[in-house]
Amino acid sequence: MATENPPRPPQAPRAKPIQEDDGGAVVLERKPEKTKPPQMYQVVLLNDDYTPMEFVVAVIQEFFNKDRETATQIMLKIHMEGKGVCGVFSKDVAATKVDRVMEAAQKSGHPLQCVSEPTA
Ligand code: TYC
Repeated sequence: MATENPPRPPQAPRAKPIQEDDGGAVVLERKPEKTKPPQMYQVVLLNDDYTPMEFVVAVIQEFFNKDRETATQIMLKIHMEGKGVCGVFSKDVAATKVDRVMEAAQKSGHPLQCVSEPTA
């Protein structure tokens, strides 16, 4: 009975051999590392029953640089659907936006909640 070799597991590609240049210097070749784009974060406002619509529109305009019409659309989406994305930022910028919005809400005595979450 013929014995067949079992299938071989896939092999890791071999490193390129060391090359010497004319001057005898050793040159190691390395594949360029692939850098992933940084994780981004969306800043989300949550609906509640007490924060005035006008305050939410003003917050979206001031902290997310939206015009009044866009800010109103975002506010209405939050009001209808429970939450809405106001912008997407690097981790630090998103955290600062959350802090600023929460600060403004507390100062005005509104229960508005703002959170950041990683984008997919
Ligand atoms: N639901 C609020 C109201 O009816 C309005 C509101 C919208 C509150 C968006 C929070 O993130 C919010 N006054």
